[in-house]
Amino acid sequence: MSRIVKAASSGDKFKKGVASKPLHEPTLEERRKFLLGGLGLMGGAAASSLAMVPSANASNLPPNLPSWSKNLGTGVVTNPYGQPSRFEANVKRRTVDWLTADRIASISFTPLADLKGIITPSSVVFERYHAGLPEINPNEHRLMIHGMVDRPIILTMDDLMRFPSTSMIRFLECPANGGMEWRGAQMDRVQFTHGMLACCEWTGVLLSTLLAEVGASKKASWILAEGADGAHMSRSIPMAKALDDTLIVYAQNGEALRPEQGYPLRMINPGWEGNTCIKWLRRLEIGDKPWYQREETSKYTDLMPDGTAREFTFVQECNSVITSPSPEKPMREKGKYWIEGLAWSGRGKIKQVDVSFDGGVSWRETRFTSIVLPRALTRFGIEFDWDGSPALLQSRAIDETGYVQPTYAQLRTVRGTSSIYHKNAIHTWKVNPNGGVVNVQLT
Ligand SMILES: Nc1nc2c(c(=O)[nH]1)N[C@H]1C(S)=C(S)[C@@H](COP(=O)(O)O)O[C@H]1N2
Ligand SMILES: [Mo]
Repeated sequence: MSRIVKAASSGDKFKKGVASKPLHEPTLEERRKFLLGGLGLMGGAAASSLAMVPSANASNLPPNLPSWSKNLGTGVVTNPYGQPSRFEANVKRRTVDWLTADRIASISFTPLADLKGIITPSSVVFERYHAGLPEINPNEHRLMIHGMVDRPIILTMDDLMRFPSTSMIRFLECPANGGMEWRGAQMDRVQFTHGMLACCEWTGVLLSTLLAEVGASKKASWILAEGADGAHMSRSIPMAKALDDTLIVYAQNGEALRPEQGYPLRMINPGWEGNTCIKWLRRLEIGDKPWYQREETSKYTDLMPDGTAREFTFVQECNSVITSPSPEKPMREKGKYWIEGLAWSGRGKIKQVDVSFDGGVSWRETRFTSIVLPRALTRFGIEFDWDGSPALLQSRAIDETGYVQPTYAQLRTVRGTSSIYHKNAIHTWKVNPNGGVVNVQLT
């Protein structure tokens, strides 16, 4: 099967750059050397330990009746607000200590390997705070809309509930997702390589509805969104996005937003940098030019090989990752396995995901095991009959615009290695003969 399914479609500069470059095809010899001796590795994480099968109490196993079948359980509202089973305590947000000096300006990661379907449970959605998690009394929270408008307004949460409501399932991804690996593999879990990522059902009022309410000027072309946290985090959003699908969100997965996600109010710009999705939203200013805030100049720009920096790189391009196997979900003995993972694109729906077991020499098309929605996570899966030999697992997603997820070589040709954000290269898991899975990079 050919390695490149389709050239990247026209669009932004990055895609054109990729399309016009000759593609680096690793030769079979290169691959063979890698498999034999480790050539081609750009650095690897320490081998992960194989997950242990907990030793079972034989008296609870067939043909015996387990102990929990012999007496009554606890009553209703044992947990007035339900919690996962205590046997699932391992499924939790985690931090990487060296990434930030303290937890006030920090990030925690979504435990992708343990999740199923496409909805991220609110309790484990990754968190990103520039100035910590504020506690906001919704009765004292206001949304101010002003600037180039006919009728400036200050809205209470109750006021917002009176506007027509919209729900959409969309991913949320920090553009720094994977940004620690521009120069080589160094994270030892899929939680850390790709876990600045979540997908929720978001409910709220379309920003276009609020803009109509205040009578935004026809000359207005940008909107500043500002948070109520100590960082006063703010970003300039183009009017075209605001009129398209920007949602002013008060609910997440069927209940009020979680404090971590911006309670009581946040912005969601579907498919765009998580950074633009201002939490604890308190102010929208309508104007005719961007504000060039800190988070769109000093941060959240991309240093290119020629020394210039790209700015306002809003879209989260097509990406994918295999979540099982992964360092957290190693293989055991040889035999049949269900390989699964997630794909997403800020430009629309996922069209196809292929998986390679030999580091990109050959590809097999997977099937989708979830509903396929635009700008949402899409789950794919495929059967793999593992013969116990080392394997190099990769996934490659293609979105409905025809954009093909790039290799590291393609991405670095265009972007160099001085970036932090927007790293969406094809990821590789190396499966060792003992079934352990480690993070490696193939160029
Ligand atoms: N007010 C405010 N909004 C914010 C942030 C913040 O620190 N303050 N962090 C941003 C960043 S960088 C990201 S990636 C997303 C993360 O959203 P989450 O914490 O709900 O996952 O929120 C964005 N919105
Ligand atoms: Mo972010």
